[in-house]
Amino acid sequence: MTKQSRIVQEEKKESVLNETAKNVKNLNTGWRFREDGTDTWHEARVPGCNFTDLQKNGIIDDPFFRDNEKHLQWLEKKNWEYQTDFEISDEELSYPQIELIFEGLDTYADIYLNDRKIACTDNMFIEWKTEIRSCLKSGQNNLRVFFHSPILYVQEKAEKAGITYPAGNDHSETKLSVFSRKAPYHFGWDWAPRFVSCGIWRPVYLKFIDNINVQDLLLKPEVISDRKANIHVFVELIALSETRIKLTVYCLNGPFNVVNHITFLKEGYNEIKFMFSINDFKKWWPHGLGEAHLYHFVVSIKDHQTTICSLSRKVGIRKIEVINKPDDYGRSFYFKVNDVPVFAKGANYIPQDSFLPEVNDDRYQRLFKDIVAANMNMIRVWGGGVYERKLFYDLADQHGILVWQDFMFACTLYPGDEPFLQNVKNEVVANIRKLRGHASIALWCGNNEIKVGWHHWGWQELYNYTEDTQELLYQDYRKLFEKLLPEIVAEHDPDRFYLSSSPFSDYKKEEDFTVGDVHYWGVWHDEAPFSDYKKSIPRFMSEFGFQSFPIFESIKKYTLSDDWDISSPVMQLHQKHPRGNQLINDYLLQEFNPPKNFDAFLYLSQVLQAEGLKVAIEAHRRNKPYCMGSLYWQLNDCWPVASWSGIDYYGKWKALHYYVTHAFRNILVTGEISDNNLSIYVVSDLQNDETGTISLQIITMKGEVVADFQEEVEILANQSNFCVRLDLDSLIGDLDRNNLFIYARIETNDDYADENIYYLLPTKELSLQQPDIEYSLNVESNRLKVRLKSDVLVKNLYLWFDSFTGNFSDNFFDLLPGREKEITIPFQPELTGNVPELKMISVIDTY
Ligand code: BMA
Repeated sequence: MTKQSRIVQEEKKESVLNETAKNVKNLNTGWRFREDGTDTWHEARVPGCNFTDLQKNGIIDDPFFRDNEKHLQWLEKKNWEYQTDFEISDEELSYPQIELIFEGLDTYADIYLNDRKIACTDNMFIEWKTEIRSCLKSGQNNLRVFFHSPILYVQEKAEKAGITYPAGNDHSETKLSVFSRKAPYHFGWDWAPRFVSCGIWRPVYLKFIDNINVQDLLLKPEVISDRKANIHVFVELIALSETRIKLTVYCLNGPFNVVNHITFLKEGYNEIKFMFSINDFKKWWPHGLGEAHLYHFVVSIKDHQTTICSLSRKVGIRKIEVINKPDDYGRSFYFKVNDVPVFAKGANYIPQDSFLPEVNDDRYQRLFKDIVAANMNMIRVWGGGVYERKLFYDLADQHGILVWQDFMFACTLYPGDEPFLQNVKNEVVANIRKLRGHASIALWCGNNEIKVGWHHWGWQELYNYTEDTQELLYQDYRKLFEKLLPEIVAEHDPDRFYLSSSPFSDYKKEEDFTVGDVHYWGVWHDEAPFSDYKKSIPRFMSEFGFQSFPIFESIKKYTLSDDWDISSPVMQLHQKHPRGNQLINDYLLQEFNPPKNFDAFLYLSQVLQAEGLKVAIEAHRRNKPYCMGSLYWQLNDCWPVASWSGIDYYGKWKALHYYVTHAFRNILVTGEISDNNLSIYVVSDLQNDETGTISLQIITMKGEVVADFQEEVEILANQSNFCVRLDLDSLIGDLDRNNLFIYARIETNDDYADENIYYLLPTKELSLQQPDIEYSLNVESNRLKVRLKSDVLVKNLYLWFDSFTGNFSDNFFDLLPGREKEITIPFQPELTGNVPELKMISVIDTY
């Protein structure tokens, strides 16, 4: 071993040790809380919030159960007090500076240390740091946080403003949510309950500072060529006195030279910038296009011979561009990664819980597994929630999931006064700087649906705004989203694209579909049929969706048997869209016979949603490259509810999630039936051309093949390849269409296969027959394998075990007559010993 490499080895060891920051003291323990004005203190959890703390102390019932939401609204008008005691040693007190850091306070908090007020906060999305050494004492210290009611606190502001803001999703008479920089969905949404919480929602700790306090470290990659990349290092630090430091940068998983940078620090704020180059690096690719390779760099900072800190950063080296330019059709909107145009496949993400501290690491890990399993490559962090925690973006980096990041503004106008804008400025600067080092962040977007809201939703008349008020509101909108935010992005993250509002265009006129991104709600809100998805193809579809109910096993977790009717008060409370149940029912009866019971209705609502969105996604992909993205509304839920989600609150995949797993595969065989012609396409998201064989069969419900067609096809890379058009009349003749289905399959010479099934009539007109399903269950290397075979076609077979909560490798699928299907179920403790009874339902069981 050379001397140089020995040094590297030792430094590596040291950095790993130093990663558990030795100068930090966690203050998340020993907390108690009470409602202001009451005497008894109760145990509290930090990070946490008042609702979950009250529940854990048995003072309130589970807020998600039955109609408890209704009974818990009083909490929002109360103030809450939290406190803890902690010890400080003489040694700790000997540090010249000590910072108290709250990573997140929700929202209006007065912070007292040993009864001295040290800070007041007013933004949930900001980390609050205060230098507190002079307030600390050796021995026991007391830290107290007083939370003002987020409702009472802003009432005066609202009265002064004298404007009713159009916050349609805020479930209260007076729309106070717009005045607070607090997660908008806490005030209610068309899928969210109203729980206006308070609490220390992210960790709190002390940081002991010797001489140097690192404020920020960014390693920004720049791809120069396929072989060469530059890494720009930016460090910001505060030095209590002048000193000389050495920064050493090394990579734990790449054969790059160690880089040393020596510099002098002046007293106070210092900015250090330097750059180094690396050769023969691996690029970071979105999921499905290659490896999401991350280089693990460590930057260690030494003051003379003492290591002050070693900070690690995982860096994905890639180039991301948003191509949003006039073109032959109108104005394009797509992402290019490493010069490759990428069709974005994914969904809109909302916070995973009404009570965010409840979302533990496992839930994040599981969600990303689900995203990857569904062959997605993009997630939109929607603007009515929160800027997510670091783990979310780390997982996105690791799995190659591009993140469309909204700033937290949605579906309403906001105030434009100076204090509000200053507060927003602090929030946006802080969050951009926190997130800009992540490879996955693909764009910043100012807000969700405020521009379309202003221009197309009739707010002016609805809220009776005078001309002057209209002028003021629109100017305030422009100040915030067209001036302040783009300026901040340009200053702090100049290479990332900023879109002022999503969508770029509405969906009511034909031209809307030729420019930028669209949220298409013709299906659902305007009650257009699913077939309209085929006509309504934008350049990039950033929202479209349809609701369904959670499956019965999930419903049982938050209801009692008395509630098992979609019009029961409890079920209606867990349906936040005013016309939701009616819309589901109307669409459902166009496709299916009336379901015989509640259970059947729930199941069919899921099949309906999945079939509808399949139409949309396949149409978007067939129209590549005109259309370059398909992000449906919505990936997940924040509580148990009827909603547009593909995964329910308990993590259970709905039919939709199983369907998109298929619809987002890299090679998709897809068909379109119009004017009695069947057109077949093979859409490829791969970077290399392939050849393959398309086969089409027309099959009866009993499995008799009545027409068979095969053709060799070229599958050109990154394209939608039109393959064949067949005249259905000549293939089918006078056979009964209700007894037939079309089976399409592509097999590539690379051993990849994809298949798809189409019907010629709505499901209720098909001659489905009672199947005889044979199946076997075997435990094989920690998985349960289920092999199934049926004598006739089984439409949308859903399988489950009563005692098992996990998801299967496939579900809600059509089981072809006479053909074996194998599915796997990951190992779960419930499945050891006696395997429980496999339960099944399919469409024919619902009438
Ligand atoms: C979209 C979203 C949300 C809403 C959803 C369903 O436009 O941006 O505001 O929850 O529609 O209505």
